Amino acid sequence: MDRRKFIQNASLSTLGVVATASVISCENSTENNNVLGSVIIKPIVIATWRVPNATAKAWEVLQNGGTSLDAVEQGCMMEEADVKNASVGKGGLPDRDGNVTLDACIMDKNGDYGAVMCVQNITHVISLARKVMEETPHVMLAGKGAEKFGYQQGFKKEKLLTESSKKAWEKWKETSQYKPIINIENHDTIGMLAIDNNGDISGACTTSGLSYKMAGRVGDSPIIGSGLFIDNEIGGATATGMGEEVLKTVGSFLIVELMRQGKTPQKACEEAVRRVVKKSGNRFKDFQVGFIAINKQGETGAYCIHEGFNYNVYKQEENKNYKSTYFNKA
Ligand code: SD4
Repeated sequence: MDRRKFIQNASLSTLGVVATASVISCENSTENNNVLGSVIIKPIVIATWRVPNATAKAWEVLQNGGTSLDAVEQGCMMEEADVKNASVGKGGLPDRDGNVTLDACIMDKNGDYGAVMCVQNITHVISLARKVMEETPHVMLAGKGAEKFGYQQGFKKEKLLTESSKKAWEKWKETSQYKPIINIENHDTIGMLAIDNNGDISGACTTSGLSYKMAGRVGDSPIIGSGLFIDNEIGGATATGMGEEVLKTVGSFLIVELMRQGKTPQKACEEAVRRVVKKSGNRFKDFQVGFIAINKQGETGAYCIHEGFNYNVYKQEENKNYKSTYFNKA
């Protein structure tokens, strides 16, 4: 088994994380999801893809007594600020006109929700989504209106297109072929779910969407029930991959409802992926969709269509990356 293990105390301490926990990569392992008897696992953080710095940040917030809402916001901000992450925040790949447009949403323990979509020039759209939730009578703001609201709230105007994203876009323009590649162009949207010390669940999702999308395209990530859904009585779920397909099944809501009916997070994610696959006919071979979920007891689950999706879980002092199980064994 090619199981790599590495301690990243150095990078954790540069993040100001007071933790002796090791960041462990479990390339070929899947998670042992046993809830310890009837003990509820909390706090806990789970996030799509390999985002150890983001889950470490969220964990730090929770360890300091922060709420799950603060944890998921601050965790997601790590990826938004990371210019090496080409599908979130600054450094995100642009649409086909060369503009980076961001989508994000956040949902809290009360079922309150805020979202922004197609926003330019603001890095921390997850925080902007939270402002929509907390400071406006609305739940969604789009485009110029969202941007204007951001400046009114003190957000900085920033250039989001980095030199390397610009170069990638210029290369893409040579053929201008729009064909999202499984696990590559769809990679790194961060969806994060957390349970805090009070046992309350919140979630967040932030992305630059699919690279070279049409101008104005919005995916699943900022849409309640599709990219994210939280019900503090039951659990939460979030999605990554081809947003158009997640939207058609309202995947995150579906998972939470399946958990309400008694399914584990793992079984609920599997059912939602099967639903996406079934609806797509044969097209599922060409796109990736992955879900992660958590229930009130702190049990987690993950499932995707094609091999290659992974996710981070921070619980019981350990920050680990796991390989998701997948549908397409062909
Ligand atoms: C979207 N679901 O905009 C997002 C893309 C994504 O990793 O998840 N990328 O459709």
